[in-house]
Amino acid sequence: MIPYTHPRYESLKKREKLADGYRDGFTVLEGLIAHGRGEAFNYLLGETTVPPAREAIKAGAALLFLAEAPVISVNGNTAALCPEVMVELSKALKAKLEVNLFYRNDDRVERIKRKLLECGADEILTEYSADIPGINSERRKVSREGIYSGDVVLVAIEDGDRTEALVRQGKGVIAIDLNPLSRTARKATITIVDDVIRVMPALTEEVKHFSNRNEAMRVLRSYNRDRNLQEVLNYIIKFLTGTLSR
Ligand code: PTJ
Repeated sequence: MIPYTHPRYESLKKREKLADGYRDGFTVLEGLIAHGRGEAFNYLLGETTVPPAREAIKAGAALLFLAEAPVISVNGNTAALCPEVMVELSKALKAKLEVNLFYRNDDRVERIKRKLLECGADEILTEYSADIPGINSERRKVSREGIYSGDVVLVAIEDGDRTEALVRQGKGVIAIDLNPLSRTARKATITIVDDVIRVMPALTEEVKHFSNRNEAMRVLRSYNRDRNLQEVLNYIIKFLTGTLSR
């Protein structure tokens, strides 16, 4: 039991969710290591949503709002960390939810699907009858009704291969990744450098605010991925400069 008053309460709660996710059979051990890398970058960002991430969230919401067939890809880490809000976002957008795993096996897919259904999802795509060309991992297998035919895909805590392959297929990819230097971050159409736990509720709120296409297109036009990533790096440098004198 972690006391509310613990100075690192939020961070410890996230670890607890992932450890529970592992015990419940959603999350893989490798996912716990990936979380550790994310924690390090989160620390360097001051464990907050920095202004360029806020701008990227708006741009991501705009692209999702404009999409004709948006898809939210769920893996073992996101199923443990924020299943409820992924379902909420899918409902706000009428987006498909697809379980897509790097370390795929039927048991994990089934458990994650059940979790999302318990959180109120109506349908979860788990039939993998199509392949995304150019990927060698299990992630190449996707649902024909979901990622294969979708025009915009939201991915979080993702390896770079699939992001690149999806972009090559002409899809818009919105990636949530705390590492601004990762291949995913540098290849996605829109990259949100922030913790998925903070991003998902903010993204859902932003999506709900859009009411017309012109406004969404204006937000998209003003977003530039590389400039945004550089601004995030500038925040990290600023955070580090003078840290010891704070
Ligand atoms: O559940 P599976 O089988 O699909 O496997 C998922 C993992 C996470 C094991 C797989 O996608 C993986 O190995 O990912 P990588 O290549 O380690 O990349 C994960 C990226 O996500 C890293 O750049 C981390 O910094 C970042 N990350 C980790 N935790 C978070 C995060 N980004 C946002 N929010 C987080 N909470």
